[in-house]
Amino acid sequence: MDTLKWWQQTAVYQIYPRSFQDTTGSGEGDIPGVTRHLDYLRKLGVGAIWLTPVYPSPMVDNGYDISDYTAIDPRYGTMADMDTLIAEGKKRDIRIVMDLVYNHTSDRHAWFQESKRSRTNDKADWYIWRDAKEDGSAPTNWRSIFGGPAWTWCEERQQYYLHTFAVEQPDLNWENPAVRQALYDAANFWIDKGVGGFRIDAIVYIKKPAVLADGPVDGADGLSSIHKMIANTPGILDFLHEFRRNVFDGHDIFTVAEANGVTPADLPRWVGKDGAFSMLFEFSHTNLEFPDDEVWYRAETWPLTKLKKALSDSQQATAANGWYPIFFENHDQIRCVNRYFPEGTDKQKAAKAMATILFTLRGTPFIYEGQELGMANTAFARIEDYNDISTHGQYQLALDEGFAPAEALRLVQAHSRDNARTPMQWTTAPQAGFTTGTPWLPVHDDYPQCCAEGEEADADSVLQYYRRIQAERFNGEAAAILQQGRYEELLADDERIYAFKRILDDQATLTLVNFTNETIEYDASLTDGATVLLGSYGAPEAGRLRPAEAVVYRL
Ligand code: TEU
Repeated sequence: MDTLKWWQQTAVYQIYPRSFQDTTGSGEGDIPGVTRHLDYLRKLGVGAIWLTPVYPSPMVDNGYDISDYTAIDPRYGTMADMDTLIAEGKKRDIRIVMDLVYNHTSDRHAWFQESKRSRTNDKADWYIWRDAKEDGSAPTNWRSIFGGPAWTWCEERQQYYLHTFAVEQPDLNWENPAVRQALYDAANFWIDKGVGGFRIDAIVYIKKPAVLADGPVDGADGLSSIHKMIANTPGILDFLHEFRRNVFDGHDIFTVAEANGVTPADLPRWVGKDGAFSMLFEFSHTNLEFPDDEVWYRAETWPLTKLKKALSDSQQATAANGWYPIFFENHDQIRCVNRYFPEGTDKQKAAKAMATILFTLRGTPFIYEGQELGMANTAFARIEDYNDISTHGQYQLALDEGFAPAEALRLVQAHSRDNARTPMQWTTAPQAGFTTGTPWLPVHDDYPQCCAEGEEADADSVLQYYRRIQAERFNGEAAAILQQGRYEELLADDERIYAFKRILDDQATLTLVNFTNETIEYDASLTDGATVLLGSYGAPEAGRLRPAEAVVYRL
C-alpha cells in the first residue's frame, strides 16, 4: 500500500466567502465568518478549505478580477483576519488553500495601469497587446468566454489588449519571464504564511499560440470561441513545470489546477509524479448538457451512460499515476441535486446519492458550501436580478441567436452560476442567519427546510449523512478499501443505475445508485452475502432500489 499524503486522506471544503457568513451586517460574507464556522467544518471531517479569492478586487467577476495578489480586500477583512483564520484552522487540523488567478489580473491592477500607459514603459510587455487590423478592427475574431469580443481597444496605447474573460480581466503575458517571476513571488508569499496549497484558476489559457489567427465563426455574433483557439496550447506544460519548481516543490502542500478542456486521457501528463500539479479539475462530468463548452443555449439532455463514462474515464486515467479531485459542485456549476436527477426527485435523497458517490470514488472529495445541506438551484424573476457576469453574457448570446427574452431568461435560470452563489443557509432566522443586513444576492427561500441548524437536529438529514459517510470513508471498517482500492465499474450500459466496486487485495465495496425517480429492480445476486456499510434510505432491500436510493455494500 502506498503511503497517502494528508490531502489524500481528507475531504476539502470550498468556501465562496462572499456568500458564506457575514459578521458585520454589510450583506457580504467575510473572513471572520469563515473562522466562526471552523468547528462546524471540523465536525464535517474537513481537512482543508479552498477559499475562493479574497484579494482586493473591483468584483467585476466576484474576486476573479484581482488588483493585488498579496493583500486582502477590505470587504472581507484584514490580513490579520487572514492570519487568524490560518492559525485557528491549524489548531483544528484544517489548512487553508488559496486560489491563484494567474491567467489575468483586474484592469485596476497596478501592473495593467502601467502597461496600458505606453508601448515603452517597464511593464509594456506584461499583457497581450496587438495592433489593430488595417481596417481598425480587432486583431482576431475571438469571442471571450463571458461573451463579446476578446479584444478591447485602449485609447492611451492605441492598441488592443486580449482578455479571455471580461473586458476588466486582461490576460497576462506568460512569455515574459518577469511576469512569471512576479506570479511565483506572490504564491511564495502565501506559502510563507503557511497555507496548505493552491487551487489554480483557468490554467489552460495561459499559453497563447505563436501566431494569433482568426477562427471559424460559430455564433450569430460573427465571432469564434476563444476557448477553441487557445486552450492547452503546446508548450503550456513547460511553464507549469517551471511554476512547480519555483513554488510548489519541497512543501507539504497540494495543488489542484482548474483545467477545462483537458481530457481524462491527458491527465497523466498534468498530474502525478512527473506532472505539474497534484490534482486537476476537468469538467467532462459537469459539461454533460453542453456539447459546446460554455454555451448554455445549446444545452441538451444526456443519458446516464455519459455521466458514468466520464467518471470512469477519469478514475482510470488517475489509477496508476496521479490523484483525482472528486467534485460535483463549485461556484461555477449549478447545484448537483438539480443537475443529476430528474425534476421532481426528492432533493434530500438526491443530495445523499451524490454524497455517496463523492465519498466512495477514488480521490479527494471536494464539498462545495451548502452541498452538505442539499442546497438547490434558485430562479430569479428578472435578468437584472442576476449578479454573475457570465449570466448576462449568455443571456445576450441567446438573444442574438433569436431566443425571445422569456426563453433566454429560462436558460439563465437553469444554468446561471448564481445558482451556486446564493448565501449559505445556517439557521431559520431571517436571511438564514447569513447576515443581519441585506444580502448581496437573495437567500434561497427554501432555507427554513434546508439549513444547518435544522439538519443538525435531524438524524436523517443530508448533513448527518455527510458526516456518517465521511467517517465511513476515512475511519470506518472499509476505509482502506475506499481510500486505496482500485475502481471497477459494473453494469456500464445500464441507463438507470451507477454501480462500481472498489477493490483492495481480496476485499471490496460496492456502490449502487439509482439515478431515476422510480423504484427499480436489479439482479440481487450482485449483493449476495454482502453487508451494508451505509444506505441513503437506511436499510436497503435486496434487488430493489427506491427513487434516488444509494447504498454502499461491503462484499
Ligand atoms: O473559471 C474558468 C473557466 O474556464 C470556467 O468557466 C470553466 O470553464 C467552467 O466552470 C467549466 O464548466 C474560473 C473561475 O472558476 C470562474 O469563477 C471565473 O469567472 C473564471 O475562472 C475567470 O477567472
